Amino acid sequence: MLISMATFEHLPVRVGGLAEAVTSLGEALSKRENVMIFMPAHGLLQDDDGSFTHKPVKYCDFRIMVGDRIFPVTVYNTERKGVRIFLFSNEVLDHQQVYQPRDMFIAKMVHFTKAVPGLINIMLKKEQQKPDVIHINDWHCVFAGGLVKKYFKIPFVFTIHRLCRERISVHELNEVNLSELVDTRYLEGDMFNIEKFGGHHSDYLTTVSYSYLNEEWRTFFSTFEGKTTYVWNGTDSEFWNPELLEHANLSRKERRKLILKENGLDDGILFFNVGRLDAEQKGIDVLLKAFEMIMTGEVPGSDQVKEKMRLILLGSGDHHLENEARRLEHQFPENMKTIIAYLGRETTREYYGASDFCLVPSNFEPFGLVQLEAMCMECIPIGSRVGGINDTILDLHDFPEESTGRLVPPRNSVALARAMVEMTQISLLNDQFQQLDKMRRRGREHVIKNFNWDKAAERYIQVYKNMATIKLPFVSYAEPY
Ligand code: NHF
Repeated sequence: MLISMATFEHLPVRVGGLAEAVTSLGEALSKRENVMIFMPAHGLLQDDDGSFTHKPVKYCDFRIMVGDRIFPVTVYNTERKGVRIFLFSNEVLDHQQVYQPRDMFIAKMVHFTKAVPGLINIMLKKEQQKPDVIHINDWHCVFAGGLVKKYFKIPFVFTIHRLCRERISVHELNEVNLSELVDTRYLEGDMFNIEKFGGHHSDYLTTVSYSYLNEEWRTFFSTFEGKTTYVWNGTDSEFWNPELLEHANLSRKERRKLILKENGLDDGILFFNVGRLDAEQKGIDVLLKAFEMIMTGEVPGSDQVKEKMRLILLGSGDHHLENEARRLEHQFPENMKTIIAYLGRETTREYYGASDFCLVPSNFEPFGLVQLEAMCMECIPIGSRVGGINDTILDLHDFPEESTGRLVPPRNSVALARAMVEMTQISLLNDQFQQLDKMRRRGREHVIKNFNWDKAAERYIQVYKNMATIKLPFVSYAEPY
């Protein structure tokens, strides 16, 4: 089976979890089937960091028409870990920032929409083959999926990694001569709902967790009942492995002491948060409030444990939140450290491997990779009861014997603060410490067993195959210009 996946992110281009998900899924699928990735070049051709097996080589060029202008497109081909990668390049598709500024991003989406069928058309001639399925990841690639299905009768799977409710005006679509996509079913006033278009046109609609599917059932997914399902992401437990830590030979407590010292803090119970500092999705404001409430003694039991609590925040993003984190660090210099940076996967692994708990206070989270990475690294997650966090963490109070972490209601600083106090109390009692050690080990086992990419790939193949068995006549796409 020849599987094609269209995406705006694939390593080394990474903005968020989408890159990790698509890259890992592609690799896992390629162990069983042939996989090709379609992605805008995003400046990668100028900035090759050596992550491909060989330098991208020109595969073909053709022209596309956008409005009244004709643009050349060159497609380069390379490989990464057994996956063929096609990078689409021209003055728009080469723009380095993936999603910004908005005008450029929309232009990129339009060029990509037109270029993907162009490539398939040439592939048919050069290789006498076309993909059996096109797997569209998030709304940016939906129109490409629509055209590929329309002109090549290739079934399309649409995976929503996060609902964005993105709209585009009918006028904008007309201007770039994509009015053939407009259909009154997706019109909201004179705006066109892109995800609804994807939902209607796809043969299968998937999202990345059972809880997210349910949370958004009434607002979106129920419209597509009958062809909607979920496929959990996985995580790379070979990379997220405590044996690979720099001080793997030391105990967790000793590693913690070292990392706290590096950050100018004395030993204590370490809470860690990593990722984008963002209030809308990641709930960092909730976390900062919870920490402040503990430190100012507003939460029952906090006075007894607060001196022992340490918080390290690693990430960057919203400037207001960065300032708020700095303010708290200033106010509680013995308890908190803020690292406004992205330190790379290896260094992040060291933090997971030294922290007692990892905080994942998202307001919503379609899947969420952090809690899985934490569990893989035997760091206990304390997360919101939403989306993929809810699906992957087994809560201490719900499942005392099988638990792998703590779940708290979202958008609730008091509940989070209470859970942090509770877990600190447990950590400070020696006999309870063993209970936590068991939880750490169970967490890693739970992820390896249930959330691995091979499992995800197997399920996606089922999804693809259901469709791929549908025999559709081939209709040729217009000749390249
Ligand atoms: O893990 C990859 C990621 C998810 O929850 C995450 C999100 C975007 O918001 O599927 O996509």
